[in-house]
Amino acid sequence: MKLVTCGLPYANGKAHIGHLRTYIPADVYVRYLRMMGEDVLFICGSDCHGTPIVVNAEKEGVSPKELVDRYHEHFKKVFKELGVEFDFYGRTDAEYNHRRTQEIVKTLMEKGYVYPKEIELAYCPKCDRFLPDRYVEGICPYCGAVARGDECDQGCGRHLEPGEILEPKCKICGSKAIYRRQKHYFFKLTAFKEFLLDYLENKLEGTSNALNYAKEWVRRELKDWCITRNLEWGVKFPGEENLVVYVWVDAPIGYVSFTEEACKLKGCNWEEIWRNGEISDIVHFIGLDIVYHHCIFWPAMLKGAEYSLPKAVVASGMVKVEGKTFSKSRGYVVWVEDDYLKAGFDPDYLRYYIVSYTSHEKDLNFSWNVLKEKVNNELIGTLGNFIYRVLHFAWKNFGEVRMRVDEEILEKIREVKEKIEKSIRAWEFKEVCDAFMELATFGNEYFQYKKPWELIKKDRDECERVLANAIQLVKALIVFSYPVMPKSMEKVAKAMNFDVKSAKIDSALEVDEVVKLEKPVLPFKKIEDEKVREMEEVLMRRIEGAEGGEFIDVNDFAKLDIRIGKILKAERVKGSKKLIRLEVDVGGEVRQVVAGIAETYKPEELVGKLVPVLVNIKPAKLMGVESRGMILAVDVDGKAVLLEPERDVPVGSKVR
Ligand code: B3M
Ligand code: ZN
Repeated sequence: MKLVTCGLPYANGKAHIGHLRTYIPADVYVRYLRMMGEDVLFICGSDCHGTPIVVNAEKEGVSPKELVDRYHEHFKKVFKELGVEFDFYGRTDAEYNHRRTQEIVKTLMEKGYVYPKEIELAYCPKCDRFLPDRYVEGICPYCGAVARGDECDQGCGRHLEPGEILEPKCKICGSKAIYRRQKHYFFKLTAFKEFLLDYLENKLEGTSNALNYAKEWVRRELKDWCITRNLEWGVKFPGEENLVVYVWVDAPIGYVSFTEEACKLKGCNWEEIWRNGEISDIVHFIGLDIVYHHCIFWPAMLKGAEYSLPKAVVASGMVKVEGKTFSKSRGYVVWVEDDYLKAGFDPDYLRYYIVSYTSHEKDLNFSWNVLKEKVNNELIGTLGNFIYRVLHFAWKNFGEVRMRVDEEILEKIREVKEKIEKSIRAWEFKEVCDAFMELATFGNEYFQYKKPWELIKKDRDECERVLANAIQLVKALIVFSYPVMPKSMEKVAKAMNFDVKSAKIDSALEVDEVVKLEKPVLPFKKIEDEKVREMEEVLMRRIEGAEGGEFIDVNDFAKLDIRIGKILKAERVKGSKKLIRLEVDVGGEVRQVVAGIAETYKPEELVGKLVPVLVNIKPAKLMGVESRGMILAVDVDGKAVLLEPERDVPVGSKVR
């Protein structure tokens, strides 16, 4: 049996188009494999632990469990509506996953792959707590970007170990964090370097994006991996009441425990998959941002605990929305339920869009206008048009058709079938779509060339022969496109009394004696310009709302280093009506600051004044004079009025 898994969505927010880039192609893949006769188990589940969840629950004032329950149900519902059909959709906070995680961690300890070590950890003196992962923000030590505690999400993409992040700040209150020593547990990742190199170079299959990144990382540097965290919510680390395992330990172990549960329901044997020797027929579908975890941590853990290793990791490219990098905070997001399903769009359109837009490894741009074009031109204009025309004409004029099918037609279908099978095995889903669309084009041309509407008046028998060929092409199209658009194809298959649900890919080549027809329905509905505009507006409003900055969070504010400075010296900048050059004591340091206040103040009035200064603004040159700081003032019709503390305060005091 083959196992196909999808990266587990964090149960801490709603499903968006970015998620679907993993789940839809995986579902399509599984459906094709099953049609090709393979026995496949398809599993996924909610990732319920980790700081993303605890932080969000805290923000909302609910317990992590409440938050997780809500989004777990949400994801189940969305997947169902989209036709993503897992055999089992579990959750990592369930008892079965706690049990399997503890077993694997204990095994790794027994085998000497886990050891304790005292380390320096980010700690917030104000909140009086350690700051695991997303509780801390700072600077990536590798590339200098602003990063989260465990990941450089906006810069180089690296996984960061506790203690690595520079200039740590508490995400909750915004204060500067300090480093404090505490005992934690490490997984000896370094012991797996040789194994990983061999596994990645010679054994693991999958998309080249995943494999190349992973090889590069292993070659460059491996560090032992801290696998415990100071949290309450999570799987307890064996023997340590106050520590839980890092979420990236128990999340992938979900793949194992979900398989166990699925096998209980289906009567298969999970050990045949997970404990059957070296490489097992396991395919992980993931997003490009979690390659490190799936190609490095996960195989090393499995190897250490003597579990089987995955055969392939298939990583999708990232998603853009209307040409811009996907970003929830900036508003470039399409929420699956609110924006798509509730607006009445057919789930099959989105399935088709996602698999046909570009190759799986490349970035996918979602645009409402492109959706309209793909649906109206490709699905309706090419595929739907052919299917409907043929079935409608045959139903109206014949009712039933004797299936005398030409060898050339079957040959054409065979060719397309082989192309599809090959592309599926190479995870080239766009090629699959191209192949069946090309067959639809062929069908349209055939129908147009044979003109059955004229033929019927001259030679009814010949007309029926033409229709038999066309109907066989329709059947093949229904079969070939079923895994991508199951609901629509089921609907049209009824008109020719064909049960596509249980069809194999070879059914496309099976010729019935007669086909009885019923009145067909249109497989697809046109998307109107009006609707596109409406959806674009929803998006635009969201982007404006985000960028117009209705709210910034405390962390945005915490980035501003504002201090009270004392003006020691002031003089006009030569040649400027507005600018004054100041020397300001900002506490232990005198800075030269150029301020546009000459229209409201004379230099001599300024000396001795206390003013707020933004000290970490990028240095700039104004009229050739360097300015290292910015005086904050009130803007009255373009003229500056200074701000002063209400009573005397020490120079250098922070403004919050
Ligand atoms: N929950 C989601 C992500 O980082 C994370 C995946 C877990 S897969 C074992 O995309
Ligand atoms: Zn970085």
